[in-house]
Amino acid sequence: MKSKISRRRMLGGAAAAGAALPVLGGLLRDSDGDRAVAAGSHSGHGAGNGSAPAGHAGHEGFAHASFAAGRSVDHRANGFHPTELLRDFDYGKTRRLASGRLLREWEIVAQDKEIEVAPGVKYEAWTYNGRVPGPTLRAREGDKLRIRFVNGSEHPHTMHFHGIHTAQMDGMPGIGGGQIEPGAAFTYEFDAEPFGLHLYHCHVAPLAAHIARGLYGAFIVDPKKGRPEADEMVMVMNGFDTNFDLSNEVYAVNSIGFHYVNEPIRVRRDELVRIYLVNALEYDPLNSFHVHANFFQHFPTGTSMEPADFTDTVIQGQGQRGILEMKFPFDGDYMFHAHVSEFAELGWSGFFRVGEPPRFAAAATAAGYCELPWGGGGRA
Ligand SMILES: [Cu+2]
Repeated sequence: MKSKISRRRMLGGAAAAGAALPVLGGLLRDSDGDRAVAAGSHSGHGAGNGSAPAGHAGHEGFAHASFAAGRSVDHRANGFHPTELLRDFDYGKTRRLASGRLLREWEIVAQDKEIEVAPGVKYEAWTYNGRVPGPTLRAREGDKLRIRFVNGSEHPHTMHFHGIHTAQMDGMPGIGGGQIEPGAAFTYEFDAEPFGLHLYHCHVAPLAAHIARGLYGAFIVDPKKGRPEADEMVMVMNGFDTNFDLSNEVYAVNSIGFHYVNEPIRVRRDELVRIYLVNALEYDPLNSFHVHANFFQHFPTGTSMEPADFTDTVIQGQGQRGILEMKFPFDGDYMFHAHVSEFAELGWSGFFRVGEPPRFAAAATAAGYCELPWGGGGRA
């Protein structure tokens, strides 16, 4: 989806109403006089447009209306589904070495692939194993890890892991295996340490561009003793610069804008929920996670078994991550979103659904924001 008007310029009010707008332009608030209005005006709030309810007119032609009409992205064409990806941990193929240590092996293939990040918004992604984020690689402290990386992309890439390892295995151009050319392969080998929540990503220049295209994933090293039993899930906060102007037009957790609004994450009341939260966002220095009506224990980088904080909002810089643990004491739909409001309105919003609350609570609640694309909701 290309546009000459950047999101930043729109937010700065440089774009005039009625100008050619990015498809998500309809999401922008007009309550602030400094901000551009996507099309028409919310003050109009007159006749309905057939798909959105009355009171939400003026958004025809925008992705907004698509959401309202109940459209979602084509998960099958994407080859991954954010609801499944959430609890999908890849432990690799394992075998016990003569030394008694466990060896975990993976094969990761870089592939260029178009993905749909919001209804009708396509993005020419570069992926690990055809998905964004790449597979969540998971090991236990002290395991021996072997990752065979095959570059099936048309561009050179690497796999740079966070963790402790030799320079040769660091996935840096010019060192060890260096950058892996299209059609070439390289095997990274190192030990799983330290325990905690890490990530891996491509480290070929221009770095921001290679990462922003989708070449990143979570890398979990469990402590030897493990962690308490919990409903575990991975949230990789990311964004997409769909017009390649070095700022993002779509924000999300696990790639698909508003996915967890359309399909709230189901959790059980009073059960421990553990979120592995990774910030893979480029072009914006800070991202954040906020949960409504609840608090969580926060373990920065997951490298200590003692929480550092009991809070409801955590801020992460680029590449930062943390483990969040919480229980939901009451049934209901509870929003979670970036507390960078601009990101929340461009896709980085979702809901936890605890128990069996009234059927369309998430969409109905969200519809309270007339600017948001699920205004027509009612399908969650
Ligand atoms: Cu790359």
